Amino acid sequence: RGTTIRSAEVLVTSPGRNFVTLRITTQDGVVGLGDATLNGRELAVASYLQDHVVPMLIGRDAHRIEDTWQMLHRGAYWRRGPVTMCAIAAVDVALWDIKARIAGLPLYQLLGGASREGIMAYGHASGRDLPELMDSIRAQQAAGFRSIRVQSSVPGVDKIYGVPAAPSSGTYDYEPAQRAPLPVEEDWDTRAYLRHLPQVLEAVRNEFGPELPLLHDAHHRLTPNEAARLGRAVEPFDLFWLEDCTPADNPEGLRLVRQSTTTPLAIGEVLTSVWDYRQLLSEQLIDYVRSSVTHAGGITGLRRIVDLAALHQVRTGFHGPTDISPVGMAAALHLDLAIHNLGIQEYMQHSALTGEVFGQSFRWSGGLLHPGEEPGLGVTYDDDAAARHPYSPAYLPLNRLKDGTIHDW
Ligand code: GCO
Ligand code: MG
Repeated sequence: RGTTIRSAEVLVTSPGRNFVTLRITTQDGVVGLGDATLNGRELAVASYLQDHVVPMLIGRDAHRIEDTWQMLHRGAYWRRGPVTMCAIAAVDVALWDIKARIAGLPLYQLLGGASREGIMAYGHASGRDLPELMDSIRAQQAAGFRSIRVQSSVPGVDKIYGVPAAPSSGTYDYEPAQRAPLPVEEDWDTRAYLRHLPQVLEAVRNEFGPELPLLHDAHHRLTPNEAARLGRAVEPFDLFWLEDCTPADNPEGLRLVRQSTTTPLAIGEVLTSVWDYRQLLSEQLIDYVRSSVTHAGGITGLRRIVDLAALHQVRTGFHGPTDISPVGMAAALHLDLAIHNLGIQEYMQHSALTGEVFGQSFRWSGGLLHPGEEPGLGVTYDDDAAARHPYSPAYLPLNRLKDGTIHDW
């Protein structure tokens, strides 16, 4: 049959940063792309796909998306986890791309059609001090963003994640991984952070007025009680959300945060399955789910989370840093446009170098994103450009307290 899978190729390239892509081709020559990028663990997913998944795909009907998802999820015996779910996601998205291309429709049409005109996106601002932060926010506004995440240096902490060592360029605020054979070490001081951050948010709110939606990411560094204190302290500054205030490994911990503050909570960029969200959603412990198509089992896997969230009046804010490839971002935008309970989409804008490999057809105007009207995802892959940028190791930093103890993040 024409829709039988003829080949599945695992493509690794590094135009500015490392990306893993799965390209599936049918007997008829229809091509689908899936994103398999797991920041700092890229080659583990490439091997999982190449060595264990690709052989199972050849000869299957590309139309059987749900059956393929279940085969890779239930059939593997070893369930969940970021490497597995990222590999499943790549297959799932590539098959949705193929199905939509065969139908001659943009993917969002197959997911129920558009629920809105465009997708509200937030950008990233950061600064080593207040003047630099204010400039960075203005640069993000000039780049079109109508909602902004605010990160700041903390006096007494030397190197802090998400705040570049030099002023940011405006559109490309920070790179979540650094090229080096081993992770770079950064430091952390919770008490200094808790003293400093409320002053920063107060200054930003005073400068930009009540309308501008502001977000902040605590990167899992607080205990539930510290998170509760922070949520309370920043209530007057009306955050759109406080992200990853405490690790969700211990979902009961969120009960204390929830009882202590009405600051909206976003959680989940490291969660990969609807099972990870069961308690967080059924007890309404969070307001926004942060997973991505790329890390949570594709369109099929993430849609299960989105639908469970909707039952509990929880909305979405999918993870969208530069370590989600343009393929993964496109998949997110098609899903964002179709679902009812969209909250916001993170959008960190890929570099021009990344654009040499990945051709994109999304639109970005008036602070809103739209996936465009090309059939499928609307993303292309240039093999020649990819070959010019071979993989080289890059890692997220790790995080130590002053006495050398490894800290959560
Ligand atoms: C965010 C993040 C990122 C992640 C990174 C992990 O965008 O909210 O927290 O900076 O740390 O994408 O790979
Ligand atoms: Mg985050």
